[in-house]
Amino acid sequence: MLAGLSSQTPDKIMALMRAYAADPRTDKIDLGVGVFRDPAGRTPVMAAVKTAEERLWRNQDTKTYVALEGDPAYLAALSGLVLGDAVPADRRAAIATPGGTGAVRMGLELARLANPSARIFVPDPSWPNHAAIIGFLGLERVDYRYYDAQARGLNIEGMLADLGRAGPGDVVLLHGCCHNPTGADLSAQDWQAVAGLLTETGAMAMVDIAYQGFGAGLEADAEGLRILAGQVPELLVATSCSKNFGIYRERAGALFALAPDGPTRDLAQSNLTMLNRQTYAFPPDHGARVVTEILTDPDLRADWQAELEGMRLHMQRQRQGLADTLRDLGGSDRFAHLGAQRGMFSLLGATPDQVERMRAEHGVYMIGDSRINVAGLSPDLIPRVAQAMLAVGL
Ligand code: PLP
Ligand code: TYF
Repeated sequence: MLAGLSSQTPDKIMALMRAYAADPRTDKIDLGVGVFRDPAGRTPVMAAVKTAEERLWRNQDTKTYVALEGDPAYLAALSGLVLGDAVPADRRAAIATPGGTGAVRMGLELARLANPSARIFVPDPSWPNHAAIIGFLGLERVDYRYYDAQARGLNIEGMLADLGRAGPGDVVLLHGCCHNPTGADLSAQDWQAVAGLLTETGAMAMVDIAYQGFGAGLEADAEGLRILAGQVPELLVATSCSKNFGIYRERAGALFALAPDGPTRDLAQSNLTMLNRQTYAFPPDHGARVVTEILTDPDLRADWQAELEGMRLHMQRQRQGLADTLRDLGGSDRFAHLGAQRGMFSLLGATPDQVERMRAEHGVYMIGDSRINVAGLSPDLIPRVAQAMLAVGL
């Protein structure tokens, strides 16, 4: 029976991680997978997470099941972090999910239940797992213009024109902040325009926010989705604690469904709870409990926020450092976008052949579309990366 399976395309980002690990060169540079790295190249456990885990170890006296939708305290705390007071609590349905990927999957499952012929509008480009999950669920994907490779920035006119074709029963997928892979985000004004358009067309947005706190700050990064939440009748929000709490492997995330009224909220909640039950029954709890402990203890929360802010500023400095070095070495400002963009990722604008040469000849690893993870940079590495870029003709 198993021989009847067809073979699957591997995850490109994971394949690159393996290639990097297998490369014997000691001076190789990893700008691939999106995990934070400190200046020493490590992905440390955040201090507040260690403290929360210590408290849990000491105080937790049972590991019995919690609830199909996840721990209500976790969902309340996380919903406050992400949504603020943009929408009254009685319009929010929520489930805890295994990471942000689980949240994206459940959001799309919910959309499919509501309308099996929903079209999902996806930015071009986007995180590859978006298209993969949409395809796996048998939903129709429509790519919308997002990034202007020539201008190295957002193509807001093209985006709005394409999104104008989405209607009731369709879903518009948006990155909440720190767009993966381009680093090009919407301004508050752009979010207003999108909110106006969605109100006009009746399409529902689904905001995937996996990097809150990595862009312009915890509150600023949530501004766009809160603008939407305050204006549109319905909204899905898929959130992840992997990056901003550094608990990648613990799989903590959540899906929020904002409904226009109480009865629709209850309907959405019962469907979300059912989806959790059908898929894995109870979502993972350890990471969620760590997050709750941090968010609900003012001292621990302040400690976490300070460390997160340090990570954000570190990434920002690496971006600016690379942009400045390229300007000094290359004599032009064509890489200024690297300093101006936000979050972990930017596109260098290299061809696949140039990406391959940077790997083969210079030991610099990045995704094939020339996406770099700026957290993989450090002041020591920046000159080498810049020289490699110029050496392959960028
Ligand atoms: N959405 C985007 C755009 C991402 O880049 C990621 C990856 O980090 C996720 C969602 C979800 O990540 P995780 O499932 O590890 O929480
Ligand atoms: O884009 C990234 O690098 C992160 C991590 O299947 C990731 O989002 C990569 C691949 C994957 C899941 C997460």
